[in-house]
This record gives sequence, C-alpha cells and structure tokens, in this order.
Amino acid sequence: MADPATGTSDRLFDRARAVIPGGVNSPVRAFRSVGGTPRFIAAGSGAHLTDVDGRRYVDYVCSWGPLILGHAHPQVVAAAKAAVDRGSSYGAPTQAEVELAEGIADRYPGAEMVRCVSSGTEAGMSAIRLARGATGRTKIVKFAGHYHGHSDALLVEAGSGVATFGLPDSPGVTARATADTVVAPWNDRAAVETVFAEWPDDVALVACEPVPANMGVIPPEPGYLEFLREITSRHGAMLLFDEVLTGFRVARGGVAELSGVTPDLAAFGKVVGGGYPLAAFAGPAAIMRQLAPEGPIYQAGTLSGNPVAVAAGLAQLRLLDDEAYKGLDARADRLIAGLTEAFAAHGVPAAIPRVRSLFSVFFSERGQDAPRDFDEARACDHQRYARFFNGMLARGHYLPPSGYEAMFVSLAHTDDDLDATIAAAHEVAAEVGTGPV
Ligand code: KE4
Repeated sequence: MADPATGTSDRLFDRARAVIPGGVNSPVRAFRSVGGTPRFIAAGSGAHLTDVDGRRYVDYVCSWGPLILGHAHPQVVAAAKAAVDRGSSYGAPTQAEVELAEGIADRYPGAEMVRCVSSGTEAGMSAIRLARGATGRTKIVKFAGHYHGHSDALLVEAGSGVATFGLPDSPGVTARATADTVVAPWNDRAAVETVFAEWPDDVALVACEPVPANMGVIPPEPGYLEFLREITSRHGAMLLFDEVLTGFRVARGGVAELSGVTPDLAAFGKVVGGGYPLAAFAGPAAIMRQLAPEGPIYQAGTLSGNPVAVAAGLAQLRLLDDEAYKGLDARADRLIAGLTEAFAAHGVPAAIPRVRSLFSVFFSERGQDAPRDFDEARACDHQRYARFFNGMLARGHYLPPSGYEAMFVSLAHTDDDLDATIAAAHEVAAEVGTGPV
C-alpha cells in the first residue's frame, strides 16, 4: 500500500518508469543515491515546492541552481510571459540577445564576446572545440570529480592519485573519444606539472569548475587557480572556468571576480537563464571571433538565444545587485551556522565547506576537516547523508538527493524558512546518530 503521503508520486513514478528511462529526464532526480520515491512536483513558489500529494517543502535544490530569486519570481514570470506573447522563437537575431551578451560581458572579467547555447553541456562542449580549433592542439585536461556536462570527451572516469588518461566513464563513450582527455586530481599541482612536462606543447585547454560543486563543494586551495593560470599561459594552453553553477551566483562576476584569476574561456548556465534552457560561453574577441560564421570553427543551435529564455535570464540578472549577493550570503551564513550547531549538538561529524552562498554537507569521521579532492569526497559517509536527506525530506525540507551536490539558497528563503530547516536538522541529527550507519 503506497504511503498516503507519497501515494501520487509513487503511482506517477511507476507510470514514469514505463515510458521514461529510470522514470526521470535526468539521472540525479531519481533519488538513486538516497533511496525512496522521487517527489513529483506540482508547483514552485518562492523558496517552496509543492508535490503532487500536496506536501510542501523548503527547497534547497532550486532546480540545481538556476532559481537564485526563488520559484516563479514575479518579474521573471512577467518577462517570460511578455516574450511568449510576442512569439516563442524566431531563429533570427533579437535585441534582447544583444542586451544579454552585453550584460554578461559587463559582469564577467575577460568576457568580451558571448555565444548563447541551450545547456551547460553545450557550453562546455563548444568551448573545448573552440580551444582545440584556436590552438591547433588536441589534448584537454580536466579534474577528477569535476562535471562539465555529458559530452563524450568529458565523460571520463576519475583518475585516482595521479593524472591518468581519461577512460570512458559510460558505455557508449568510445576510447577514441576520450583518448585526448587527461584527468588530474583537484588541488594537485604536481599532477598538472607532470601533464605539461609530458605534453609541453600539446594541451589545448585545462578545464575546471573553479569552485567544484559536483563532488560536493571542494574549494581550490589557496593559490591553486593562480597556479593553473600561470602554467597554462606559460605553455600556450587555454584555461576554461566552467561557471555554469558558480556563475552569477557566488558573485556578480563569478569565481573570476572573487579570485582575481581571469580564464581564457568561461561557460555559464543555470542562473543566466532564469530557470529556462539557456547557457553560454564567453571569452576574448580574438578567440570568440574564430567561431562561425565569422571564423571557421563551427557551432550552432536552433533555439540558441531563445527569446523567452533570454527575457527571463535578463530579468533575473538585472535583479542581482550588490544587496542581492549580500542577502544570499547572509542566508547561507544563518543556515550553515545552524546546521553546524545541530551536527555538533548531536555529535555528528560533519563538514560544511562553502564559497559565499554555495555550500555542501559532508559526513565523515574527519569531522569538520572537509575533503580536498574527489577521492576524499568519495570516502565520506554517503549512507549517513542519505539518512540525513530522508529525515529532512520527511519533515518538509528538500535537500539535494546526493551527497555530491551543493545546496542552494535563494533570495526567497526567509529567516523562518531557514530556522525551520535548522530545527528539523536538530531532530534528524539526533536520528542520524554518530555511530556507523
Ligand atoms: P546542463 O547540460 O545540465 O545544463 O549543465 C551541465 C553542467 C555543466 N557544468 C557544471 C559545473 C554543472 O554543474 C552542470 C550541471 N549540473 C548538474 C547538477 N550539479 C545538473 C543536474 C542534472 O544533471 O540533472
């Protein structure tokens, strides 16, 4: 007998699994790493989600980052509706796309020109092709645990300990597709130096999430981004900051603004689209002009720069002023302090690494000593995270259904929302316990 609290989600999930692989259109939504039935959502408003059984949740997924103003923000809704009333798509240039490109260029260091696409995967994939075409080189370097979307060259398994040739991380990705991808451990200088010693003139691009948030949040160690900038410049390789998740969230100019390190190329998504399918990549004009039709490097998209998505993205970006970022950080301060206190009060060993308002929760016997790379993130207690997640969900607090994902606050989260989450965390921390799961 289905739990009356989740009966409709249970029934919909059964139906979904008959016609959609795994019942979802993106794997992480299936709750595989935390167990249980994914909640089918009926509506979002502000900081809250309501599922098809009428249960209400304080939302810390925020659609995996885009909804920095909360769900259905009136000005974002109005902008999208006005755009829809003028037509959904033209396959032709529009003024709004110019304004969005100018807005990104104005905010992000080194972004002189911008190309819009429809997903972060497309942004990362296109940036790699651009770097390879512009340098005439083939090798790319990525870091274990960093996620840049699901294009073949980037779906490589994490090396462990040393820089390793990327082996396909999924059936269907051929060894040839990843033959030029090298994987290095994050925060490891020697591994990157070894790559460039091996291939001093063959690396087209080093790609990173400048603040990784797809293995949990694992900030760069002091000087690491500066090190990547120096070694890539010295060898004529490009540096890509994948800011699909951090861009316009951790600061107006992303991690590039926070760190003072300017990459050659940057990828954006999520916040920039206001909750609609829009992403982008950007860089200096001398590099970006090599893209078709101005240059020979091909890249295209039927719905790239879609007018509805651009309208929503512009409306959202225009509301993200200095006060907005202070408000996001203050909300993260309050929530992180409360969660830290809850875990400490119940003897639960946990670390909550953060960069501005971006943070995640790691449970491990290392306690507050946060992981510094993917191997250490994988060694954390993900079963305990699953118990924490389910305890919070049962109490109406919707955390990311994976210990490898970041938590997101929005400007719609009130002190009451945050304090309710903290109170629930005290109850769940008592349940989650301190012993082995
Ligand atoms: P999309 O293709 O999903 O729009 O973006 C891929 C991507 C690229 N780069 C970074 C740093 C990203 O975080 C992502 C996507 N993030 C995941 C969650 N961390 C999206 C959730 C999902 O796959 O359903």
